[in-house]
Amino acid sequence: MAEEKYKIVVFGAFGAGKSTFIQTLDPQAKHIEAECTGGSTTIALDYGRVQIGEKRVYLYGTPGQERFEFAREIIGKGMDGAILLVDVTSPVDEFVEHLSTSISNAHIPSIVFLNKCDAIGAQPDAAKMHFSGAETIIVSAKNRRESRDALERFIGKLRSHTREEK
Ligand SMILES: Nc1nc2c(ncn2[C@@H]2O[C@H](COP(=O)(O)OP(=O)(O)OP(=O)(O)O)[C@@H](O)[C@H]2O)c(=O)[nH]1
Ligand SMILES: [Mg+2]
Repeated sequence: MAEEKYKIVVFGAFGAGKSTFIQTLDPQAKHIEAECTGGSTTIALDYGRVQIGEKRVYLYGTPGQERFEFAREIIGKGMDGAILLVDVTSPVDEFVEHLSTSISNAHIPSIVFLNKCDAIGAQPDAAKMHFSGAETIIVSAKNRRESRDALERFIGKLRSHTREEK
C-alpha cells in the first residue's frame, strides 16, 4: 500500500510552544533559532517528521513573532492541515485572533491545541470558550503521549489521499 503524506503547519504566538511540540514528537526535528530575552525564538522554521501507521506527517513550525508574517505565508503554502497552538497561561490576544482568521481563510482542515495545560495558571476553559466554533484539544507540548494523541486525532480526520511527491 502506498504511503500517504501530509504537510501540517503549526501556527501560534511567540512562545506558545510550537518548537517544543515538534521536538517532542520528533527528537530529530530541525530548528532555526536566535537568542532572545529569556531563551530562544524561531526565526525561520521548525521541521519534523512523524509516522502514524501508513501516514507520513511532515510538521512545519512557523515563527511566532509578528514581524515574520512573510515566513508564515511561505511555510503555509500547500499545507494539508493547520494546527493553531495556543498558550492557555495568557489571555488570547489580537495576534492569536489574526492567526485564527488567516487559518479560516485558507479553507483547509484545522484544529486548536490548547497548550501548557500542565502549567500553573493555565486556563484551558477560558481559551476553549474563545474558540467555541473550532475543535479544541487540551495538551502539554512537553508530554509526548498527549502531543502524539492530539496529532493522531487530527490526522485521522483529514481526508485520506496519496501523493507521489510532496
Ligand atoms: N509548562 C509548559 N511549558 C511549555 C510547554 N510548551 C512549551 N513550553 C515552554 O514555553 C517556552 C516557549 O516554547 P517554544 O517551543 O520555544 O515556543 P515557540 O512557539 O516555538 O516560540 P517562537 O518560536 O518564539 O514563536 C519554552 O520555555 C518551553 O519550555 C508546555 O506544554 N508546558
Ligand atoms: Mg519556535
